[in-house]
Amino acid sequence: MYEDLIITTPDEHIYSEHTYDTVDVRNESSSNSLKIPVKRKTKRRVIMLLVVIVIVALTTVFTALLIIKEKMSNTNDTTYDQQTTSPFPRGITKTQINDTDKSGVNCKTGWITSSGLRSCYLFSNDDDATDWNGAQSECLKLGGSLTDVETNMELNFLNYQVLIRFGHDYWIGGTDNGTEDRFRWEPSEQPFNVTYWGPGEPNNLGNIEHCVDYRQLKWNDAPCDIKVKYICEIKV
Ligand SMILES: [Ca+2]
Ligand SMILES: [Ca+2]
Repeated sequence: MYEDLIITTPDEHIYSEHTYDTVDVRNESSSNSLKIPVKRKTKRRVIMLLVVIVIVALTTVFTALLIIKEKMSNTNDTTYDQQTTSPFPRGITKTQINDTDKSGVNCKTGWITSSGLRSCYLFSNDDDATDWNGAQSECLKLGGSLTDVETNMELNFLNYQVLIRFGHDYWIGGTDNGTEDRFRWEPSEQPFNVTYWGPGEPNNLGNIEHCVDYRQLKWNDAPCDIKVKYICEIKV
């Protein structure tokens, strides 16, 4: 218990870099007291320094985690222009959207449709992401083409199907390749009757956006060479 105590007498001097407290020790047989210096302040400073270091380290780590989380939440797997969307299309509620499997149309396995529609639709898988031309080729090989959107009923059906796959982009058959801002459906070359552009779209960002993707419930003109999933349509 005396390791931390250094006892001095009035005639002795101890040189140290530390500052010492003093403790009075009284001898019962004497009224004189002895001053005992203790390394108390040094210990206290070391402990306080360690506490400060730990607090700073924890604060730094916490701040870094917050920044990483923020960046991840703002990151999309595509790099072209971003748009804000609501869970449901403007003016459309879930109860107004047609469900599938209520049609007299018989679709091949994996293809879907809805009451009132005369087409079957295929939503590609994650592994099938490709550029717009590649997507059109795949749909043509399957006996259809990238979907066109000709009526509000078809739009509502596709909106619902994209909604339940929220977070994914899909190529559809619209393009203005060759004539800027004159969008048409390929391969029919029919102009758009129904549109569902997102806010500020189509904006032809960087003068390289000529193909239409269904982007989280809204349409966006995007660079034709980006790789996303796609929606094929077979008219029956
Ligand atoms: Ca169609
Ligand atoms: Ca765009």
